[in-house]
Amino acid sequence: MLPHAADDISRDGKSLILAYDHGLEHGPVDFEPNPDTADPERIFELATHEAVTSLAVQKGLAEAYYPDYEDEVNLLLKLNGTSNLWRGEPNSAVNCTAEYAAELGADAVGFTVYGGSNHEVAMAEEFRDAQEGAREHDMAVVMWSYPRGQGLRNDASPDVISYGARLGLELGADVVKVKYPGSAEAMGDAVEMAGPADVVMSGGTMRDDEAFLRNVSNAIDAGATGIAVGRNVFQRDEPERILDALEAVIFQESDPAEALAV
Ligand code: FBP
Repeated sequence: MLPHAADDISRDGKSLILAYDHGLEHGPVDFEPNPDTADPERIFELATHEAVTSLAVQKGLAEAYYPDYEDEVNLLLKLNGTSNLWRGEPNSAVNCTAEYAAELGADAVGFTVYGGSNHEVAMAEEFRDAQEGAREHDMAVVMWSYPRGQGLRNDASPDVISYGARLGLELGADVVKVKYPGSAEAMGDAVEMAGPADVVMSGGTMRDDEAFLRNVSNAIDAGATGIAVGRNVFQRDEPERILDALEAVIFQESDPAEALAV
Protein backbone atom coordinates (compact mmCIF):
# COMPACT_ATOMS: atom_id res chain seq x y z
CA MET A 1 0.00 0.00 0.00
CA LEU A 2 1.25 3.51 -0.79
CA PRO A 3 2.19 5.59 2.22
CA HIS A 4 -0.66 7.89 3.15
CA ALA A 5 0.22 11.55 3.64
CA ALA A 6 -1.64 11.64 6.95
CA ASP A 7 0.17 8.60 8.42
CA ASP A 8 2.32 10.84 10.64
CA ILE A 9 -0.74 12.18 12.39
CA SER A 10 -2.83 9.02 12.55
CA ARG A 11 -2.71 5.53 14.02
CA ASP A 12 -4.06 2.53 12.12
CA GLY A 13 -5.66 5.01 9.71
CA LYS A 14 -7.59 6.78 12.47
CA SER A 15 -7.02 10.17 14.06
CA LEU A 16 -7.83 12.13 17.13
CA ILE A 17 -6.68 15.70 16.61
CA LEU A 18 -6.72 17.68 19.83
CA ALA A 19 -7.55 21.22 18.71
CA TYR A 20 -6.29 24.06 20.87
CA ASP A 21 -6.44 27.21 18.77
CA HIS A 22 -9.39 28.51 20.78
CA GLY A 23 -7.43 31.22 22.57
CA LEU A 24 -7.16 32.89 19.18
CA GLU A 25 -10.46 31.85 17.58
CA HIS A 26 -12.79 32.41 20.55
CA GLY A 27 -10.69 34.01 23.29
CA PRO A 28 -10.44 33.39 27.04
CA VAL A 29 -14.15 32.61 27.35
CA ASP A 30 -13.44 29.07 26.15
CA PHE A 31 -11.21 28.41 29.17
CA GLU A 32 -13.81 29.47 31.74
CA PRO A 33 -15.42 26.03 32.25
CA ASN A 34 -12.02 24.57 33.19
CA PRO A 35 -9.69 27.45 34.06
CA ASP A 36 -6.55 25.27 34.22
CA THR A 37 -6.82 24.89 30.46
CA ALA A 38 -5.84 28.51 29.87
CA ASP A 39 -2.34 27.20 30.58
CA PRO A 40 -1.04 25.66 27.33
CA GLU A 41 1.20 23.36 29.37
CA ARG A 42 -1.92 21.57 30.62
CA ILE A 43 -2.98 20.88 27.03
CA PHE A 44 0.45 19.81 25.80
CA GLU A 45 0.44 17.35 28.72
CA LEU A 46 -3.05 16.19 27.71
CA ALA A 47 -1.82 15.66 24.16
CA THR A 48 0.57 12.99 25.43
CA HIS A 49 -2.52 10.81 26.12
CA GLU A 50 -2.23 7.85 23.80
CA ALA A 51 -5.59 8.55 22.17
CA VAL A 52 -4.27 11.82 20.74
CA THR A 53 -2.60 11.48 17.34
CA SER A 54 -1.77 15.19 16.92
CA LEU A 55 -2.15 18.54 18.62
CA ALA A 56 -3.35 21.52 16.54
CA VAL A 57 -1.99 24.85 17.74
CA GLN A 58 -0.97 28.21 16.41
CA LYS A 59 2.65 29.24 15.89
CA GLY A 60 3.09 31.11 19.17
CA LEU A 61 2.22 28.07 21.30
CA ALA A 62 4.36 25.80 19.14
CA GLU A 63 7.37 28.08 19.57
CA ALA A 64 6.94 28.31 23.31
CA TYR A 65 5.97 24.75 24.25
CA TYR A 66 6.65 22.25 21.48
CA PRO A 67 10.41 21.95 22.05
CA ASP A 68 9.63 20.17 25.35
CA TYR A 69 7.09 17.81 23.75
CA GLU A 70 8.47 17.00 20.33
CA ASP A 71 9.26 13.39 21.29
CA GLU A 72 5.77 12.72 22.62
CA VAL A 73 3.37 14.82 20.55
CA ASN A 74 2.74 15.13 16.82
CA LEU A 75 2.44 18.76 15.86
CA LEU A 76 -0.29 20.00 13.53
CA LEU A 77 0.52 23.64 13.00
CA LYS A 78 -2.47 25.79 12.17
CA LEU A 79 -1.28 28.29 9.57
CA ASN A 80 -4.22 30.68 9.63
CA GLY A 81 -6.65 31.89 12.22
CA THR A 82 -8.52 35.00 13.30
CA SER A 83 -9.92 36.24 16.58
CA ASN A 84 -13.55 36.52 17.50
CA LEU A 85 -13.02 40.27 17.83
CA TRP A 86 -13.20 40.43 14.03
CA ARG A 87 -16.74 41.10 12.91
CA GLY A 88 -16.41 41.07 9.13
CA GLU A 89 -17.31 38.48 6.53
CA PRO A 90 -15.60 35.17 7.53
CA ASN A 91 -11.87 35.36 6.84
CA SER A 92 -8.70 34.09 8.43
CA ALA A 93 -5.28 35.71 8.58
CA VAL A 94 -2.30 33.65 7.44
CA ASN A 95 -0.09 33.70 10.51
CA CYS A 96 2.58 31.21 9.53
CA THR A 97 4.12 29.70 6.40
CA ALA A 98 4.48 26.00 5.69
CA GLU A 99 8.25 26.52 5.62
CA TYR A 100 8.30 27.93 9.15
CA ALA A 101 5.96 25.17 10.33
CA ALA A 102 8.47 22.63 9.04
CA GLU A 103 11.24 24.47 10.90
CA LEU A 104 9.23 24.22 14.11
CA GLY A 105 9.01 20.45 13.62
CA ALA A 106 5.42 20.18 12.39
CA ASP A 107 4.16 16.85 11.07
CA ALA A 108 1.20 18.50 9.41
CA VAL A 109 -0.30 21.89 8.70
CA GLY A 110 -3.86 23.02 9.25
CA PHE A 111 -5.71 25.66 7.26
CA THR A 112 -9.24 27.04 7.47
CA VAL A 113 -11.16 27.70 4.27
CA TYR A 114 -14.55 29.43 4.54
CA GLY A 115 -16.15 28.36 1.26
CA GLY A 116 -18.98 30.74 0.41
CA SER A 117 -17.42 33.72 2.16
CA ASN A 118 -16.72 36.90 0.22
CA HIS A 119 -13.11 36.00 0.91
CA GLU A 120 -13.29 32.48 -0.53
CA VAL A 121 -11.17 33.27 -3.59
CA ALA A 122 -8.34 34.81 -1.57
CA MET A 123 -8.51 32.01 1.01
CA ALA A 124 -8.29 29.34 -1.69
CA GLU A 125 -5.23 31.07 -3.12
CA GLU A 126 -3.64 31.24 0.32
CA PHE A 127 -4.46 27.57 0.81
CA ARG A 128 -2.61 26.82 -2.43
CA ASP A 129 0.61 28.28 -0.99
CA ALA A 130 0.15 26.35 2.23
CA GLN A 131 -0.65 23.08 0.47
CA GLU A 132 2.24 23.28 -1.98
CA GLY A 133 4.62 24.33 0.81
CA ALA A 134 3.50 21.37 2.89
CA ARG A 135 4.11 18.99 -0.02
CA GLU A 136 7.69 20.27 -0.30
CA HIS A 137 8.28 19.41 3.34
CA ASP A 138 6.34 16.11 3.43
CA MET A 139 3.78 17.44 5.86
CA ALA A 140 0.16 16.36 5.75
CA VAL A 141 -2.47 19.00 5.01
CA VAL A 142 -5.59 19.28 7.13
CA MET A 143 -8.33 21.61 5.88
CA TRP A 144 -10.82 23.07 8.36
CA SER A 145 -13.57 23.24 5.73
CA TYR A 146 -16.24 25.48 7.18
CA PRO A 147 -18.55 26.91 4.51
CA ARG A 148 -20.06 30.10 5.89
CA GLY A 149 -20.74 33.72 5.05
CA GLN A 150 -22.78 35.92 2.71
CA GLY A 151 -25.46 33.84 0.97
CA LEU A 152 -25.02 30.71 3.10
CA ARG A 153 -27.99 30.55 5.44
CA ASN A 154 -27.28 27.14 6.92
CA ASP A 155 -23.64 26.25 7.12
CA ALA A 156 -24.51 22.98 8.91
CA SER A 157 -26.86 21.46 6.35
CA PRO A 158 -25.77 18.05 5.01
CA ASP A 159 -25.45 19.36 1.45
CA VAL A 160 -23.23 22.22 2.50
CA ILE A 161 -21.08 19.93 4.63
CA SER A 162 -20.68 17.48 1.73
CA TYR A 163 -19.66 20.38 -0.48
CA GLY A 164 -17.12 21.42 2.16
CA ALA A 165 -15.71 17.87 2.21
CA ARG A 166 -15.40 17.96 -1.57
CA LEU A 167 -13.59 21.31 -1.47
CA GLY A 168 -10.93 19.62 0.62
CA LEU A 169 -10.41 16.91 -1.98
CA GLU A 170 -10.44 19.31 -4.91
CA LEU A 171 -7.91 21.67 -3.34
CA GLY A 172 -5.49 18.95 -2.21
CA ALA A 173 -6.14 18.36 1.49
CA ASP A 174 -5.19 14.98 2.97
CA VAL A 175 -7.68 15.36 5.79
CA VAL A 176 -10.87 17.44 5.75
CA LYS A 177 -12.41 18.55 8.99
CA VAL A 178 -16.15 19.14 8.75
CA LYS A 179 -18.97 19.78 11.20
CA TYR A 180 -20.99 16.67 12.06
CA PRO A 181 -23.94 16.83 9.61
CA GLY A 182 -26.44 15.27 12.01
CA SER A 183 -26.61 11.63 10.92
CA ALA A 184 -24.47 8.70 9.86
CA GLU A 185 -26.09 8.80 6.43
CA ALA A 186 -25.18 12.43 5.85
CA MET A 187 -21.67 11.81 7.13
CA GLY A 188 -21.42 8.91 4.66
CA ASP A 189 -22.28 11.32 1.84
CA ALA A 190 -19.55 13.73 2.97
CA VAL A 191 -17.03 10.88 3.17
CA GLU A 192 -17.97 9.80 -0.34
CA MET A 193 -17.50 13.33 -1.66
CA ALA A 194 -14.05 13.53 -0.06
CA GLY A 195 -12.86 10.46 -2.01
CA PRO A 196 -9.36 9.45 -0.87
CA ALA A 197 -9.08 12.36 1.57
CA ASP A 198 -9.76 11.46 5.20
CA VAL A 199 -12.75 13.11 6.85
CA VAL A 200 -12.75 13.99 10.53
CA MET A 201 -15.65 15.50 12.40
CA SER A 202 -15.43 18.66 14.43
CA GLY A 203 -15.94 18.35 18.17
CA GLY A 204 -18.42 21.11 18.97
CA THR A 205 -19.89 21.74 22.38
CA MET A 206 -22.37 18.93 23.02
CA ARG A 207 -22.22 18.18 26.71
CA ASP A 208 -23.99 14.83 27.08
CA ASP A 209 -21.20 12.22 27.05
CA GLU A 210 -23.12 9.40 25.48
CA ALA A 211 -24.86 11.53 22.84
CA PHE A 212 -21.53 13.06 21.85
CA LEU A 213 -19.84 9.66 21.63
CA ARG A 214 -22.81 8.33 19.66
CA ASN A 215 -22.22 11.01 17.01
CA VAL A 216 -18.54 10.09 16.90
CA SER A 217 -19.42 6.42 16.59
CA ASN A 218 -21.91 7.16 13.78
CA ALA A 219 -19.25 9.17 11.97
CA ILE A 220 -16.75 6.32 12.24
CA ASP A 221 -19.37 3.81 11.02
CA ALA A 222 -19.98 6.14 8.05
CA GLY A 223 -16.31 6.05 7.07
CA ALA A 224 -14.93 9.10 8.87
CA THR A 225 -11.46 8.46 10.24
CA GLY A 226 -11.80 10.33 13.51
CA ILE A 227 -12.35 13.66 15.15
CA ALA A 228 -10.69 17.02 15.64
CA VAL A 229 -11.90 18.08 19.05
CA GLY A 230 -11.19 20.89 21.45
CA ARG A 231 -13.88 22.16 23.80
CA ASN A 232 -15.61 18.82 24.13
CA VAL A 233 -12.42 17.54 25.74
CA PHE A 234 -10.75 20.40 27.55
CA GLN A 235 -13.89 22.08 28.89
CA ARG A 236 -14.86 18.92 30.79
CA ASP A 237 -13.97 18.38 34.42
CA GLU A 238 -12.06 15.22 33.53
CA PRO A 239 -10.61 15.62 30.02
CA GLU A 240 -8.63 12.39 30.33
CA ARG A 241 -11.83 10.41 30.94
CA ILE A 242 -13.46 11.52 27.69
CA LEU A 243 -10.18 10.88 25.85
CA ASP A 244 -10.22 7.30 27.20
CA ALA A 245 -13.77 6.87 25.88
CA LEU A 246 -12.97 8.51 22.53
CA GLU A 247 -10.01 6.18 22.16
CA ALA A 248 -12.30 3.17 22.63
CA VAL A 249 -14.93 4.48 20.20
CA ILE A 250 -12.52 5.62 17.48
CA PHE A 251 -9.73 3.05 17.60
CA GLN A 252 -11.51 -0.01 18.99
CA GLU A 253 -14.90 0.92 17.55
CA SER A 254 -16.47 0.21 20.95
CA ASP A 255 -20.07 0.97 21.68
CA PRO A 256 -20.33 4.44 23.31
CA ALA A 257 -22.10 3.16 26.45
CA GLU A 258 -19.46 0.48 26.93
CA ALA A 259 -16.67 2.95 26.27
CA LEU A 260 -18.03 5.15 29.08
CA ALA A 261 -18.49 2.27 31.48
CA VAL A 262 -14.78 1.38 31.55
P1 FBP B 1 -14.13 22.38 18.93
O1 FBP B 1 -13.93 20.90 19.00
O2 FBP B 1 -13.96 23.03 20.25
O3 FBP B 1 -15.42 22.72 18.24
O4 FBP B 1 -12.92 22.94 18.07
C1 FBP B 1 -12.80 22.68 16.72
C2 FBP B 1 -12.52 23.98 16.02
O5 FBP B 1 -12.42 23.82 14.62
C3 FBP B 1 -11.28 24.69 16.52
O6 FBP B 1 -10.11 24.26 15.89
C4 FBP B 1 -11.62 26.11 16.26
O7 FBP B 1 -11.01 26.97 17.16
C5 FBP B 1 -13.08 26.14 16.47
O8 FBP B 1 -13.58 24.86 16.24
C6 FBP B 1 -13.76 27.10 15.52
O9 FBP B 1 -15.12 27.00 15.74
P2 FBP B 1 -16.15 28.01 15.12
O10 FBP B 1 -15.45 28.75 14.03
O11 FBP B 1 -17.27 27.16 14.62
O12 FBP B 1 -16.55 28.88 16.23
